[in-house]
Amino acid sequence: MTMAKLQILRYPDPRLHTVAKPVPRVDARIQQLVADMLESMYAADGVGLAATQVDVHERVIVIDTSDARDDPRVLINPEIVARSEEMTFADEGCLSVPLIYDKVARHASVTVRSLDRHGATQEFTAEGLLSICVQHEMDHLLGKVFVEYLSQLKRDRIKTKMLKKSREEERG
Ligand code: GNR
Ligand code: NI
Repeated sequence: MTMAKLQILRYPDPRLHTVAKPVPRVDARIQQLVADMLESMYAADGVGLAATQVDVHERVIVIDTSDARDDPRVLINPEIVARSEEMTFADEGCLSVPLIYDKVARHASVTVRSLDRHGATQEFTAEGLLSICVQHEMDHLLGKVFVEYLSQLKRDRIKTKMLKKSREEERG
């Protein structure tokens, strides 16, 4: 299978607010999408990527929070089946909002059920960065970017900064 690096949408692109549909079946088309998303996530040095970010509006997520970058997880049609009452408040970043980091409240642990890249059901309980990442990616599938948890003032500043950065990149 040939892998291709996909372009990642940048906030405030309105396509980032699209709600993804469930994957009807895990076939060769989805396996190709997964391979391309993994390639794109590793190339961008991200710990996760949601299909929404590459303008594909289906419920597919890839994650690798390992230090060695050798432990890819694929979550298709993910559902959170349990979440801790305890919350955690940590800095987040996003490949769709480059160079912006800010604190977001998340459940300290979540249990997520999904299909894997072969279409088999998998379930695991995540803590730490993996838990944060699962929640961050599942938000993307609902059309939500982490900056929407910040104040209106911060969000407006981030929007201005991102538009300026895009214009500068266009000029080169
Ligand atoms: O690479 C990423 N790092 C990160 C750090 C803290 C909390 C969440 C993340 S996810 C992000 C990749 C990304 O944008 N996924 O959607
Ligand atoms: Ni993100």
